[in-house]
Amino acid sequence: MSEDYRMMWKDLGLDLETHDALLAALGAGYAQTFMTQKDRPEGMKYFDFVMSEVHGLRVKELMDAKAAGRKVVGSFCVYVPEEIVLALDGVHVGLCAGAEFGYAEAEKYLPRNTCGLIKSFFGFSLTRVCPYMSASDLVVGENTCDGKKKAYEIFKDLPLVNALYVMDLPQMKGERGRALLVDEYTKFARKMEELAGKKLTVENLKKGIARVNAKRSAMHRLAKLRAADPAPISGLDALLANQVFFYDDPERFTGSVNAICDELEKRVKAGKGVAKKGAPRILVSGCPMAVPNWKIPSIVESCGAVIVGEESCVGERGTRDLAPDSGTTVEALIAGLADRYLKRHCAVFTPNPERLEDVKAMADAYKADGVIHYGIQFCNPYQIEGGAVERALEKAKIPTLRIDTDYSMEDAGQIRTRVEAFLERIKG
Ligand code: BJ8
Repeated sequence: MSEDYRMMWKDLGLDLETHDALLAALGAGYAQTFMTQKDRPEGMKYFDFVMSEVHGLRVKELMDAKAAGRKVVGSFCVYVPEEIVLALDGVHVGLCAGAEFGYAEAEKYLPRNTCGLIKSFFGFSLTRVCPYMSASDLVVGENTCDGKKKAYEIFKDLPLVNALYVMDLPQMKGERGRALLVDEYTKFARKMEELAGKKLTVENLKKGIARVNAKRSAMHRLAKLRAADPAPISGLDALLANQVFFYDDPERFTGSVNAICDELEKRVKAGKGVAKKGAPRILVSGCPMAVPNWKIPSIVESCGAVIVGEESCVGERGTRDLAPDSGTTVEALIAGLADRYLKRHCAVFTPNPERLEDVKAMADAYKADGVIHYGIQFCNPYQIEGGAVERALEKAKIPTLRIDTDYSMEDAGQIRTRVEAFLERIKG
């Protein structure tokens, strides 16, 4: 990394020594997990570059945007409408952290039995290693699970971010839930207008919607190509694209994913893939996997299976459905956004039968031989819902394996044994 980046990190208040250790671990983990894969699409080189510059060039771009008067908004949940941020010329970045880092610091504020995702975002912030968090003019939290709700209460009193805004979210999806979401998105729009010093209009909101929809359309194209047997891209690489979705410049990301899809279309036509035709095909469903959480896909694919879809917020739950853009007023467009987002069937909702329907539909569309339900340890919503999902899928004759785990590699051997046995069961 260049000296300019070090200056930038210093200016952002990062702890350079700890940050060096994080980057070294991230680089080594990436090389071992991704660069050892065979027959990767050429287009993945772009994502290799993005990852090699994840705390460098992209952060520099954020700093340049800030210097030009644009606002950077960081968030933790796919319910935060990126469209509104982009409409007001802001830059939106995902903040979730997927590594066991700074846990000792985090546990000074949170109980040990807090989910890894929450502990990780505390750990990254407290040890001052997340440039995205430091660069954000506004960090947006949301009332989803109890863990996040309570964590934001503590977080807001720590001098770690420039400003924290917490959005309320419904827990039920009926008319009242919709009304609450419309109201919250309207309030968020006012907050963003105040921050950006700009007015939300039909024109700029439609542009924001179009930019995010274009990213999603590219991801839909990628998802469909994964239905081919042999699968033209590994689950690891597809997960990486889903992860970079949250960080990258929208237009550059859309162009890069479409370029990969052009390449994959040729592969599919030629009958080429990353795994042998007939290799066990797995759908992963459950908690989001934030960078650098590659543990489960890396184990599953090293056992000879291929992951063909992710029913996850870092995956199809997050990217499915385009936002409607036919409204002729700002209010109508915001209501359209609420309708689109209410179809993210997160386990924090009750009841949540639509999520199970999504899992079954995806298993069918991507010709999955089995489902792995992934729960982050101590995540009540997904771990509890996981039992019901497993029972329903098994009843529908879809073999299912439930894995609840944290970010450490301590149980990797045990998980591998369970995955191998599951694949044997699938093969019959
Ligand atoms: S819409 S999945 S991004 S809340 S893993 S912190 S639920 S205890 S991440 Fe999520 Fe939005 Fe839902 Fe998606 Fe809590 Fe569970 Fe931890 Fe979680």
